[in-house]
Amino acid sequence: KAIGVFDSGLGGISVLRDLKKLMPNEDFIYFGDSAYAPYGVKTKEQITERCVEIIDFFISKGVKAVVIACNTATSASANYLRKKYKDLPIIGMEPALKVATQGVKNNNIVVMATPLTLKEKKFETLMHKFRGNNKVVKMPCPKLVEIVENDLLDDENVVIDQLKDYYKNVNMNNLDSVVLGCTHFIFYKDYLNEFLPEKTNLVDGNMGTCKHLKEVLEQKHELNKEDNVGKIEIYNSSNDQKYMKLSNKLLAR
Ligand code: DGN
Repeated sequence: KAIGVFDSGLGGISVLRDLKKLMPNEDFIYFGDSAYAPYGVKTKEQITERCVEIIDFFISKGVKAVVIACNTATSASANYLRKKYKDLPIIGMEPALKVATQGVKNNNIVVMATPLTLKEKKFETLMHKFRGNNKVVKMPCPKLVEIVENDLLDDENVVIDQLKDYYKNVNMNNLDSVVLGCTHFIFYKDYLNEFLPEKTNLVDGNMGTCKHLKEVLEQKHELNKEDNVGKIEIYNSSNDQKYMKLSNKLLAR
């Protein structure tokens, strides 16, 4: 049985890459919902409707678990989906504020995510739980999603100009940590390591999600045997072939 992984578009490929690294013997089905992207500016109800359609598709393929490889969809719909699909393990994402605030006080932390993730209750709860005495700045970055979806990630000028614009009001000298709270943003790690001051701690929730899924499957004795050569199947809701090409390009990145 395979593991279903989905995102509003192609950001979840960054999670798929890590899942494959951690569990090379598993089979994965990736669904990019590019025809309906971006989710970051949609309503909760619209996002939930898309998630239900995608999970029903995964169920028709007989998956043993689903990864919501999207912070936005997790914030908007995970609770509802876990109630609706009780027997199916559904693993989501969350901005790694817990990691960023562990053992520190009075730190300056920037959380980069979609507008919806940052305004959902889930994020408020996360802030309440982990912020402590740290200063957290919310930075909605919808343009960084568009750059990935439009295959502009290799255009250094476009990327750097956009980052400069988002960071124009941030005091770089005081910056301690940056949380990548959107799966699309993982693809910017190299750029951000260059762009941010060297001491900045860059954190994300990808591996946390992957490890959590592995534990769940281990507990259920549902991990594949070592002789299984893991396969990846990619689907997209858009008919435009460019998304398939771009999916493979990002997977190989
Ligand atoms: N990749 C999604 C996330 O992690 O939030 C966001 C994509 C979007 O729809 N804006």
